[in-house]
Amino acid sequence: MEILNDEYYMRLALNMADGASGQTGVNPVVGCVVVKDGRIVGLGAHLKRGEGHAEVHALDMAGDQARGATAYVTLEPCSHYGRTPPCCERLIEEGVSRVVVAASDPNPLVAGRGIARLREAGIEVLTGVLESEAALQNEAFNKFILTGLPFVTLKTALSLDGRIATRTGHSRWITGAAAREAVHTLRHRHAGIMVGLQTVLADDPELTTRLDVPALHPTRIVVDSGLRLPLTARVLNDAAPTIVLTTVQADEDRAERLRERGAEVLRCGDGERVDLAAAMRELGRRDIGSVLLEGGGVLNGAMLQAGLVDKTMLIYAPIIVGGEGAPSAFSYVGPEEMSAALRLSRVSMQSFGDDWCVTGYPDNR
Ligand code: AOF
Ligand code: ZN
Repeated sequence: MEILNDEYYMRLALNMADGASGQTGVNPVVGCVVVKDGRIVGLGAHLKRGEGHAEVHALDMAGDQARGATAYVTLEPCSHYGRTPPCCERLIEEGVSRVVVAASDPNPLVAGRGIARLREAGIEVLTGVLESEAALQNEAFNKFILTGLPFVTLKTALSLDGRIATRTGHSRWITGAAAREAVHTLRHRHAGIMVGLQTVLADDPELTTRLDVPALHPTRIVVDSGLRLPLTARVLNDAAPTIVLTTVQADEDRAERLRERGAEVLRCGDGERVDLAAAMRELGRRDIGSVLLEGGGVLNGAMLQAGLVDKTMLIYAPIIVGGEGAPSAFSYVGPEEMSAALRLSRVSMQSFGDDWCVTGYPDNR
């Protein structure tokens, strides 16, 4: 049995926020629980950008009972007039006497002002309850709001010897059904899914979210410097928007054909290859705040080498593929010295059936 204390209610608020993961666009996920005299009187989560903040939903539910209550909020209540009025003013108006906050809001429009405003109004504020969980939940928002760049998660299935296909190029399937299902949930939680042209040519994937429940489809992003994407490729169907990243050099007639198929063609860089850093800025400008990078090896390698990967999720199947020249999950020149190898921190492991997902954060110096 869980003990009733501040953490208990904050955990409930975090769970509600987590439920909305993937559906708030570049906004954070936020949960709020209002407790009066030992009784929950209001619950709320931010469900969609442009619509009510978590506090507003919870306070609407609490009504008069908010007076003298404690509000648990996973993110510092906002202090600015954005698409909605400031939550801290609403908490003050309703007469809430105590506010418990998990993480502060890095948004420069807020950044401590929400908490300061509540205190100034005489409300007791406790911060830092389950702070690391709350920060993890909004890791993409926390990056995007400060940099305008998407948070990139590199996800790949691979053999224990780091291969993503056999020496003949055969790749279906590396991991089992449980891991593949988890990948669809991951897609649901990202604004964009990015692959290289080679992956499209090899697998002709649709790159949509296939779950047993109604699901959101992220924008599909194909890196294709020479615009060789076949016009019949499944990524060009109308199941979701598609962006093709290419270079200034790419053929304009070919770009026009892709536009006719509904794709947006974005020229990033004037060299032979797509300027991936510039591409990330362009995606951010289009409000793509999180990207799931699904390979293949060359694009993975280029993104890692450019320091553009924030998080890696490597799903290892208990198999050894061997084979001279079998494609590697990270195909790039790499360092000379072992000490210069890319190191991950905050590493954790999770099992999906017989497969193991190793999650970590590259140290992008
Ligand atoms: C809160 N509670 O539930 C959320 C907050 O575009 P707007 O007007 O909705 O404002 C979005 C900003 O407000 C967002 O960048 C973040 O700083 C904060 N989000 N704040 O008090 C919420 N979603
Ligand atoms: Zn707010």
